[in-house]
Amino acid sequence: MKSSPTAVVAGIIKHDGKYLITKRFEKSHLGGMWEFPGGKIMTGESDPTALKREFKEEIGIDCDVGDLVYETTYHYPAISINIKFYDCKLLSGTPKPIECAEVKWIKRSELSQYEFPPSDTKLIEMLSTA
Ligand code: DGT
Repeated sequence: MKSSPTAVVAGIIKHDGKYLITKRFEKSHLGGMWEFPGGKIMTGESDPTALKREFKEEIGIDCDVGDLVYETTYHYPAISINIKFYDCKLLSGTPKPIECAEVKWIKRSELSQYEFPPSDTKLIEMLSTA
């Protein structure tokens, strides 16, 4: 029997008209790609709890977690994921690359210039034309 995909959550944090994106460590899965901050949900966590934990651990910020914007299941050769992207609001802190290679605030028009994982392609299209 096939195991179910790994549950992942990620946050779309828009502040002063810009989106917060983070770069994955070169050595990790999808290394060097840009993504929306987040990660795997740990056993027993709700989506918002997991997201808030990841924001704190990875980039040192506190956020409110709002609506689900986009969800997809994607099969990478190394892992199958079910990823949910939530609208989030920055509450406090300045994003720092604690558990990622880089953080950046970018304009909507710049989204297409960064390499995101293929599971994010549709979302990038949605945000770029929203
Ligand atoms: P760990 O505990 O070292 O496995 O790391 P976590 O829990 O920080 O999780 P991570 O980031 O390795 O897992 C997220 C998976 O989802 C990874 O295979 C990359 C994939 N992914 C695809 N698009 C995105 C995205 O926009 N954001 C995030 N955070 N992950 C994405």
